[in-house]
Amino acid sequence: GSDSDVVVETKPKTKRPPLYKVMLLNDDYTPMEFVVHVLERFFGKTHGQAFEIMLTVHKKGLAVVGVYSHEIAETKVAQVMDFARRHQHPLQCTMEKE
Ligand code: NFA
Repeated sequence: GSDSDVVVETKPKTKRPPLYKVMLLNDDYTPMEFVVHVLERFFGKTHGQAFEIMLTVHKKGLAVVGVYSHEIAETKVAQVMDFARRHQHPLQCTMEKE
């Protein structure tokens, strides 16, 4: 009967893919110039932006250096970790869901 009919409204949901923050972590050994170079080379920062972000990581312990899709974030992390390893620096790069 009409007095027991229930209308459940549905929202048309357009699902955006999750974004991931890519972060650099401070350490005591990686040279500042190397970190600046990484930020220019892999994150498209100008020298000035790169220097500023490097100092933030140095002083605060970490900083978000970019926000990307899962695949791009994974690639950035792998590129930085490989580049640091090849130069024998302990620099760490990680990603985290926003
Ligand atoms: N703390 C490092 C130093 O004093 C510099 C650094 C900055 C390392 C940012 C890692 C990330 N040489």
